[in-house]
Amino acid sequence: MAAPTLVAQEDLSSAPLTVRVDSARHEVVLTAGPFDLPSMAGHGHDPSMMAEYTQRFEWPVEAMGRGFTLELRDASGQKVSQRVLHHLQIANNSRRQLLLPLRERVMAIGRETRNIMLPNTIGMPLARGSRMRLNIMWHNETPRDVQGVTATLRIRYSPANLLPAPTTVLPMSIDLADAQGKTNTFTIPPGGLRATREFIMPVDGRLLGASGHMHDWGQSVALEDVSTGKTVLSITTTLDSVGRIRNMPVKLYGIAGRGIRLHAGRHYRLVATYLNPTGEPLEGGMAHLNAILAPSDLRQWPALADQAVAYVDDGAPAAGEATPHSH
Ligand SMILES: [Cu+2]
Repeated sequence: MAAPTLVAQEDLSSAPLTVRVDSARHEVVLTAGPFDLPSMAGHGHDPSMMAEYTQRFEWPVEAMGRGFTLELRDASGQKVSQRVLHHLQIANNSRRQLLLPLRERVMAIGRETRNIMLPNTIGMPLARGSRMRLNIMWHNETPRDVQGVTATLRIRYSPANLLPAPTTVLPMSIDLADAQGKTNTFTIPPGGLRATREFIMPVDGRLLGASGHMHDWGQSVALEDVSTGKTVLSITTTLDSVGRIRNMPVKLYGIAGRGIRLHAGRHYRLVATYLNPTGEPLEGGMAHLNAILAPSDLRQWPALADQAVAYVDDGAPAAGEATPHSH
């Protein structure tokens, strides 16, 4: 299905993955590793300096997923900074994305992502036997080599028969560049970038939460209603002096309120901004808005075989056509 988005220098996929169910704590526990991760400090975000790990597994329990905690430990049991991680993703081959005919991204964790836990009134249906794929891109940006790193991902769930039944949510990923058969990264010219991508919402639903994924110097992702020009939601990062993301806010809209209503057939626009004070083009930019959507009617969700694409343009410009953005 999707073309690989990054080509890593090294393949670490021979390391084992174990999957177990901790039914007392209502957690599916994935343990991957060990991995030896030499320091790549000073090599920026060059994908050729990354190491990739991919494993397939079957989802083991009938569940409503609520969130996760990720813990990295080295061979001596010491906690390891998430700065050795570029991203960790779980894709579900048994369901497609809302906007693209690609497999669902159940979760995506970047180095900037904090642990996420939804209240037990909300859950993502995960059927036992669903075909999952774990993908980790390692990129140790710390100055030290770390040996024997084990990643433990605990995915919390509510049992599928919990009463009252939780509100059903599915992930909705809006990507500035993702498309079949092309890379989902782009170049940020000196001075920065403001780029947009429009889509027509395929279903009615309420957004209950949202966060973003960007690379160094990523400033904001926002969603606008094209017909009214109004900003539906906006997420702004906190950057340090060398452009690393120190905080990527996670916003929840469905806890106190009823969420943000999105309408089927309506036109929306993703707007992403990057800074780039380096004086050089920055390769390998990414901008995703990752949300959880409570669809009004789950049966309207596009079926796995449905090839419809909801985007109406290609999004981020290819290198050279970018619109510089002043600040
Ligand atoms: Cu990325």
